[in-house]
Amino acid sequence: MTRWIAHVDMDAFFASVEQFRINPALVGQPVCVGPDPTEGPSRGVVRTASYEAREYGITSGMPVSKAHSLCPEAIFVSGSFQHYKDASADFMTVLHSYADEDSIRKTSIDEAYLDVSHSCSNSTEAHGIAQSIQDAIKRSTRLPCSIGIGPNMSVAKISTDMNKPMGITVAPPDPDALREFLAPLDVRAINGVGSKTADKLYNHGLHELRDIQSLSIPQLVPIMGNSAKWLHDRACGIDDRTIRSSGNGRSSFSKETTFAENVSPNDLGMILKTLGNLCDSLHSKLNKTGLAYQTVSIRLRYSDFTTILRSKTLPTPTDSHTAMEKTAINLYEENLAENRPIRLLGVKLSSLQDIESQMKLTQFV
Ligand code: TTP
Ligand code: MG
Repeated sequence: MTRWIAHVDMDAFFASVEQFRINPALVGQPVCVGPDPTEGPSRGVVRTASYEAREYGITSGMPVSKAHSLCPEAIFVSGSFQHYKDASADFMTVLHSYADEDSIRKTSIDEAYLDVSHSCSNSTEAHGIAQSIQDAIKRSTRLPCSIGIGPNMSVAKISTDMNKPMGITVAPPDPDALREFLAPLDVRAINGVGSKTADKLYNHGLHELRDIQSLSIPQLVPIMGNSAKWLHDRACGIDDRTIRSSGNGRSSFSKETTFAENVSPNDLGMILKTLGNLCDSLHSKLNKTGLAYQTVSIRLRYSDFTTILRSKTLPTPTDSHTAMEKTAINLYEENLAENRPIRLLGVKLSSLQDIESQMKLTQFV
């Protein structure tokens, strides 16, 4: 039986809350959530930007000083987490009117999957349900969102990203049509292919999902190792994860690399590349279980065998690859960039959980 999985992702979430729920004067304006660079030198970054600000090339993670130079009229707001938390809860309340507890999985503060198979038997109906959910979210929370629907979680998320903001995209359920639908997309469309993996694939002449589809899994192994099947499946629109995940009893995932030769602390390129590769590998493991993490740790062993572990717990569980990589890099830069050669680097994800139940316990502290 065809499954119909919807993925809902709020558009420019923090910025939209500022515009539509806190200060309507900001509607239609280029809004950046982050410290105001005109109030003194700041090393802060843009957490997100309204779509008006994105037209100037402003993106999440960009230094606020750069955002200001791209768009001097951009309005910076420092952010109001309690409001984002409230908006997230309101958005989830709407989703619960479309699917029961066991058919919803929240994967970050502004994203969730719903299994809507029970109320859907073809693409037209899928579009209708998506429209209804989008309208209900707008009515109830005042916020815009985009929705993708596909036969599984991976395709649903890819579909959401194809048409933002306020988009609705329904992927064809037929396997051949689905492969064609995915074929022209860049390899980065797959959740879990970060910039490091993408660069590796590009270096092998693999740019679009059609390039991955046309290879066999054994042909991909020299490039992707253990993740070859995972990548091939995703490129072909295959993903057997269910909306509900038992967690498989795991409490953490970790991966580490011992360098063949100690790495100089000045070789930042090598260190960042290694952290990126470790994150790519952990993210694909995580993706297979369908779990989210809340704590990222990095372990570092210097040439004298001193070993240090530093951790950061995020405000909310997430399965984001970007957040994982950024947190690992920040942990390194803030704590561990010492002037000693490095022998080993490792990344660990813990506080693995079923997001929905965790949200109820902690909400965002
Ligand atoms: P996203 O869903 O990745 O981004 P978004 O909702 O702002 O924009 P889009 O329309 O592309 O979905 O992230 C949700 C919120 O999480 C975002 O509004 C702000 C926060 N966030 C950070 O704080 N830091 C980050 O690096 C990212 C990517 C997001
Ligand atoms: Mg979003």
